[in-house]
Amino acid sequence: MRIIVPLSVAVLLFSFQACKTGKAEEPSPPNIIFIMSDDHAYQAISAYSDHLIETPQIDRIASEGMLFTNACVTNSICAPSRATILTGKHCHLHGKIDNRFPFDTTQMTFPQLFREAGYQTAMFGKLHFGNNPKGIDEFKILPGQGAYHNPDFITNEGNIRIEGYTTDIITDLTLDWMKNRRDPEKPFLLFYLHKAPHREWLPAERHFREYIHKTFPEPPTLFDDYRGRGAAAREAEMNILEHQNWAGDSKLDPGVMDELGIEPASDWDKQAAVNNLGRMTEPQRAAWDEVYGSMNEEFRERYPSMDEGDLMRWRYQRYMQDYLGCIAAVDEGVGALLDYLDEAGLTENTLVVYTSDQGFYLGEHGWFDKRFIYDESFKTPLLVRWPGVTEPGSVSDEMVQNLDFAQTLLDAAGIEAPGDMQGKSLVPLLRGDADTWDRDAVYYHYYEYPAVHMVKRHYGIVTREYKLAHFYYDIDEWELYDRMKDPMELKNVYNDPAYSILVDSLKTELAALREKYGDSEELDRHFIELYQDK
Ligand code: SGN
Ligand code: CA
Repeated sequence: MRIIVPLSVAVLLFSFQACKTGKAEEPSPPNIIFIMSDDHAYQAISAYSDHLIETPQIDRIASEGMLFTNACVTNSICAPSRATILTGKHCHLHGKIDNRFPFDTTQMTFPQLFREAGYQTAMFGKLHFGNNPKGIDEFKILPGQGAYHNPDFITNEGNIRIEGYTTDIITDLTLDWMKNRRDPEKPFLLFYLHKAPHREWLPAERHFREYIHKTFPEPPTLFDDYRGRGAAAREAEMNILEHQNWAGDSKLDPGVMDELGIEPASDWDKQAAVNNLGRMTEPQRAAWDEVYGSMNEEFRERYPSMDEGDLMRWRYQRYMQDYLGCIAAVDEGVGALLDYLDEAGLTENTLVVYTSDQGFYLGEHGWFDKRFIYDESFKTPLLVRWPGVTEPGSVSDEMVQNLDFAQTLLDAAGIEAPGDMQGKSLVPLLRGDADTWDRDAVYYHYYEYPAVHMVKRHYGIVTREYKLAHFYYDIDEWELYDRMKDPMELKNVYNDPAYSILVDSLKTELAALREKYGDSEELDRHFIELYQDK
């Protein structure tokens, strides 16, 4: 049975004990700030690698805390990841197996437990989870994917529209709550959730003016031909050259596309641009047109002499300029929040997490988007600062998952986690005690197929050394990667006789993990049937 001692009572008990014994008062429970961006690849955080962008503010969380180099998700897609974070359960249990399926609203989410325990709770930005959050005193969340300009928000008191740039607005709402509306007597749990850098990557004016002139290094696999892997990699529709929208993503003017005879990449290609630009105010639009108009002019001149390789390179640069430009505003926002914690004297007793709902391809394998069990989408950034507990500048390479976040935060706050949560508290790791950490494999399951980007359904097991995945539904293919010998995951060695004993033992381990977490072939079939009913 779960016993929850409300914080007010706990604090009273502590004070009472302190009076009786004459001992110093116990420290008050930590405040928690959970910062999450949407689709922020670890490759685009300089604490991991500075080859693309400097993110000095986000990096502060790691230099003053811990950087996790092997954090991963259970299912690399938005709403499922968020539901896993909130419930501490794998997707087949909370029901949000993909962006379309409904969340089982009877599930307990960890903010509810914080509120029951006496914390005040607030949430600003992108939740994208299909339901309003439970256990949150005050929220202003974007409907669905939300907009980059002049966004609408769902709030506890009805819907509102705020003029400006989404990332900056989410930061302002967060700071406003911190400064003016929270009760300083109570500990808080705050969610600061960015829409950026989600597709279609529209940076703020101050950043697009700068980033559109930058050139970024190309990944070695930009021209991957997917040989050596299975049908799933070959048939996915996430190639920058073939599948990005010319108008929506690369920001070509639909008129220029027509003039040059460029076919739309999808039926929403031009409409995406019309929708995004259509939300702008006149001054926002004028600034945009000035800069992106010149880019279109230059492209018009160059296009007749460009071959496929040139076009891929050009599109990769366009993608990075906008994607990384979006991150620049996120980094500034994080800096403003950390500065406020310093000013207000809150840094010492506040645990800060920075993460993303999953990883993302930044041209590796020629791709954008996510979904696959392969590293760039499977791994996610995780940086945690907890002054007085976590050694500044420490690094953990343990295999941790978004499945662990709920139990970690509950543990940090001294609130008991429900017994049916499936993760593990990271608090021992944060305290510098890795000896008690005994996980050597994690479980992954992706479902959203057939759907946009056409990544086939698959589940698998990942250990430090190997990754074994089973792709199913309209195929039945296994893939095995030797992570030490082949870190870029270019060669499926499943059928290599040298690995046959290993395949058997990994399959046994995978079956045991499926059983441990309550997943099964029966459930796989159940979710396929439910999907077909839709
Ligand atoms: C939109 C995007 C896709 C993206 C999904 C899911 N297309 O459909 O590229 O994979 O969202 O993203 S867009 O042209 O509308 O941007 S998720 O982050 O919500 O899972
Ligand atoms: Ca996402």
